Amino acid sequence: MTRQEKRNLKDISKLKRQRERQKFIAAAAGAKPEPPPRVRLDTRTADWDEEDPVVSELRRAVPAQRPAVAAEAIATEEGLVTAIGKGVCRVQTDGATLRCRSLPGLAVGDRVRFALGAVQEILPRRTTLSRPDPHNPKLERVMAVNVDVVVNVVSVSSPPLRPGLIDRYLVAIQRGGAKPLICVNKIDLLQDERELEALDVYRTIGVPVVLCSAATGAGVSELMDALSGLTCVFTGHSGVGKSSVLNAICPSLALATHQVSAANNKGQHTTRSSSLHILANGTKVIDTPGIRQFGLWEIGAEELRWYFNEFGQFSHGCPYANCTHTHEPGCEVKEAVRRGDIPKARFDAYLRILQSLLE
Ligand SMILES: Nc1nc2c(ncn2[C@@H]2O[C@H](COP(=O)(O)OP(=O)(O)O)[C@@H](O)[C@H]2O)c(=O)[nH]1
Ligand SMILES: [Mg+2]
Ligand SMILES: [Zn+2]
Repeated sequence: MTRQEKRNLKDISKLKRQRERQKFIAAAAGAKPEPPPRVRLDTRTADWDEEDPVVSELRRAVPAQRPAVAAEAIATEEGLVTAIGKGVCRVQTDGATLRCRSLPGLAVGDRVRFALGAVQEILPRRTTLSRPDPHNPKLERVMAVNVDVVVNVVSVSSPPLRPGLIDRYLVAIQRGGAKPLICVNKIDLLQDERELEALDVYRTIGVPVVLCSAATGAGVSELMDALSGLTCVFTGHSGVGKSSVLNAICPSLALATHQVSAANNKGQHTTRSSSLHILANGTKVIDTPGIRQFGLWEIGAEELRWYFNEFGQFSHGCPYANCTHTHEPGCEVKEAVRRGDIPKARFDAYLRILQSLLE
């Protein structure tokens, strides 16, 4: 073999090696598995807690994967979502209670279409009750949907009455389309009737106020009558007795309740997830975790005034269509407050919330 031939051979084997390497790289690139599709199972918009026994039970019982079946081949059924956990939910149909994989954004009270152990579609909602997540104000927390009445449970003492919280609830309820009802619990602890005077203003503007005691049973039948046949969500500060009132209405619910902390007079969060229960008379009740603060979801300062219904008839007389009822001369709302046609407490509540939205 000549030197030239040797050199050629060397070049060929070099070329071969290069080709081999390229092939290997191409094959390696081709064989690289596709990154798995991102599965979003974000139900953080609903109120649930991983440690809640209902939620952990739901998780255990759900199939790991959706079966691969063509969408048009799936026969769906309709049901009502009664509890939610991470990626899973409990669905009630006419005859059965099932556990299903959920969809992002699902809330207790949702009507859904489901098939093969998975929710396929959330049906349009009539009403919603939302608030911003206390730890991430950009995230919506949907407390309940499709309710007729939001029962804002308050207690006269232990924990004390907080009218500011009621005012914020009323705004959120108005925005979400349900009707409000104020349930004043623990009236057995009432020392003086005058403690209830702060609630008169709500009766004046047409919000039903029902006094009751889960401990003695006083007023419980009146509350049941007011809610008969409706879908209602019980909300309010922790420890006011939401779960206790629901147990008084229907003892078989046996919802967990908790002591109010002696140290700070605040309730503890015993109820960790929202859950819907259907009572014998057809009334549907939703118990919710207690809250310590109540933010307003997606309500701007400029639209706040529309959620104070009692301003409505007077605001038509304001000289400016976009009157904020604060500094404008000739404002008919402020005039109505001066005359006593709009309760001063309500106007003050408006100014307080407006200020908080502008901060
Ligand atoms: N004195 C009195 N205590 C009550 C009444 N209702 C509830 N409680 C107590 O208040 C505490 C908190 O009740 P709970 O139902 O867990 O409140 P929730 O956090 O709003 O669900 C418990 O210790 C209950 O026993 C009532 O009508 N009167
Ligand atoms: Mg509770
Ligand atoms: Zn005005």
